[in-house]
Amino acid sequence: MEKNGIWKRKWKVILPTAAVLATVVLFFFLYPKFYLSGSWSDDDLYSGDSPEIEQELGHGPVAHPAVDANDFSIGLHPEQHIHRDPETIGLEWNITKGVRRPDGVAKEVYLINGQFPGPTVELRSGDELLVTVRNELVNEGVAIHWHGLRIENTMDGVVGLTQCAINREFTYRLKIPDHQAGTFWYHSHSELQRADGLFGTLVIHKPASEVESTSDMEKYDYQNEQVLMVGDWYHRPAEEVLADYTNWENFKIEPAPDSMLLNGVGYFECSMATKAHPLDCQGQSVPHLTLPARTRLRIVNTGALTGFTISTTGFVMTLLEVDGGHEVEQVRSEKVGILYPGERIDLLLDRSGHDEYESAWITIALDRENMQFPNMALTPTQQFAIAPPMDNERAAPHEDPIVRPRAPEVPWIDLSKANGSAIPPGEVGVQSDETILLYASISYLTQYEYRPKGFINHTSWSLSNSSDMPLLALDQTSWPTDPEPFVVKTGRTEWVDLVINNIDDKGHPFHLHGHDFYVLSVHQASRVGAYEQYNPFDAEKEPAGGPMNLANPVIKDTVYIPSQGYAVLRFQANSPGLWLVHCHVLWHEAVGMNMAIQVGDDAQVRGESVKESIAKSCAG
Ligand SMILES: *[C@@H]1O[C@H](CO)[C@@H](O)[C@H](O)[C@H]1NC(C)=O
Ligand SMILES: *[C@@H]1O[C@H](CO)[C@@H](O)[C@H](O)[C@H]1NC(C)=O
Ligand SMILES: *[C@@H]1O[C@H](CO)[C@@H](O)[C@H](O)[C@H]1NC(C)=O
Ligand SMILES: *[C@@H]1O[C@H](CO)[C@@H](O)[C@H](O)[C@H]1NC(C)=O
Ligand SMILES: [Cu+2]
Repeated sequence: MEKNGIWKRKWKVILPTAAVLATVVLFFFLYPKFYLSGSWSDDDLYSGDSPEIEQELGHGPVAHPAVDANDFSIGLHPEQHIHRDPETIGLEWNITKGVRRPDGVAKEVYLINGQFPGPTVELRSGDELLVTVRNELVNEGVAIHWHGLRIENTMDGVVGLTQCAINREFTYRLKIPDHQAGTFWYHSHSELQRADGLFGTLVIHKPASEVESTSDMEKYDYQNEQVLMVGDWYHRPAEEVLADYTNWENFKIEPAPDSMLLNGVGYFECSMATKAHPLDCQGQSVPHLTLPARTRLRIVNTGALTGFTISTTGFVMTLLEVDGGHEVEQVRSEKVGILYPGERIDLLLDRSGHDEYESAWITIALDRENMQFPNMALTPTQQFAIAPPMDNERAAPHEDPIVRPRAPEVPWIDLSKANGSAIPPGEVGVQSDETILLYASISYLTQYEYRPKGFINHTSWSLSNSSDMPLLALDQTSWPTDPEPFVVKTGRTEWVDLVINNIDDKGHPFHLHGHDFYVLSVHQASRVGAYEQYNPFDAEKEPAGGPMNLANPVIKDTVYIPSQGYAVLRFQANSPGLWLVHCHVLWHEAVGMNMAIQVGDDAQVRGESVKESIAKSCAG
């Protein structure tokens, strides 16, 4: 306490000096750093490894700028939700478009009530959320998907599958299950709007336990909670990026992004804009984050293409949960990754031995796997300062800090190897009742004029521009035939194994709508060209990735399937409907890497209330 008091007084004296000093330090250290790390060396290219962190950056205190317009922190308010009863909460969202400069470069983005990214939604388990979406765009429909939520099929927001694109107005009625809590996000599932900014976060707070009255804040001992949306960013409209990707001259290589955004802001060096692609760019300073000494950070990869790795100096990260609130065996590190588009992680960031006024940084490194064509304008690794909170925002120091065993420290938290919490024997089911075997790839063939096409079991189905009636509204006999949707039927309340083989030379982060799954196995081929697939019906062959993990598999809703490898996922098919399964890389999704699983029989899937809801979405 004494030490803290002295520091407080000292800080008041050194603040003005520090402000000047830090500006100078920031300029001289960061400017060449950004510039240098923006150039591609041969080592950087084609390497799937995450770049090393540069630890030597930054000395001396980080001061608060006089006006904190550059602070990209988004605080959460668990205290307003964890002690109250479940409620019905109504929101009204007007969707428009407007020009913003997230990283200094002007771009037309989607706005929800004038905001980009969309508003952060906070709820508690058991709440009911009513969101009235009013489309004020010209000649463009919208639909919002609630990524990871276990909700009714008609509220899932997939144009062409569960609803018509909203032309005027539609109300989503989302009943949050009593046991669902965690980090979620919402994004458009119509055309390519997600890459032009139509997304936001949705956090479901876990209510404080009624018996012991303990909350996550006490359990993990943190005072502050924030969300951090991190994603790659293109300066061009998504339609142009897709046109580039599907141009046969580009050999099915995905266009690399130009920039990255954190909570909708970023930093772009205007001089990097090439003569060939002049940009309307206004230099702005590097944004920063403000974090108290122990903070729960809920991170979402909101990007279109790339995964990323996060590293910190001055803070240590403990992995608490993955995707929608699924606990993992805790490990600590200053580096965590790779987080792919659609995936989420909850981290506890703590100062842990570092003085609160020591400089601190967060580094985001975009993964190179999907950037075979380098973009000279992109700075793929960027560092952002973490400032301590202002004195008056600081939580009172712990009088009686809870002493708890620390999670083991590891060189980096490899998310592909995370373990879930131990599962009671038998809970996952020793055997599934049904197995769905799939093969996914992106092809580039003469018969498609060398345009890339995404396939699942030789079918390619693109929903990104569907003006047809949603499949859910039609009897199977009247489903379209070109492209023909691939829909696999399964029973209900059964354990289903989903074996997805990736025969591509690139990884794909797959997302299953409306359900979570146990990740029983993920395997990456041991060498290029090995094609180590898994066929569960071939009893003779041992899976290349070894036995399934039935002891402590993680639970997720989005999982990265490595190149020439596979994933075995087990889910309980207990929510009737048509649920999309697709790659979450927007460009792959847009060229056809989609299918659906029908859970339940036709009568369960297409009841009266389903017809009513669809009629509403199609009325506009
Ligand atoms: C949305 O737009 C309608 C009509 O244009 C307006 O009445 C309403 O106040 C707007 N709502 C919000 C939240 O901006
Ligand atoms: C996960 O569990 C396995 C087996 O218990 C262990 O070998 C491995 O180190 C664990 N991984 C992590 C990241 O803790
Ligand atoms: C997908 O293709 C494989 C190989 O042809 C086949 O064995 C499997 O049954 C197919 N899956 C479905 C769900 O049709
Ligand atoms: C969708 O289709 C319509 C009509 O065919 C077309 O005008 C529009 O540009 C398409 N959008 C995309 C993203 O392809
Ligand atoms: Cu993909």
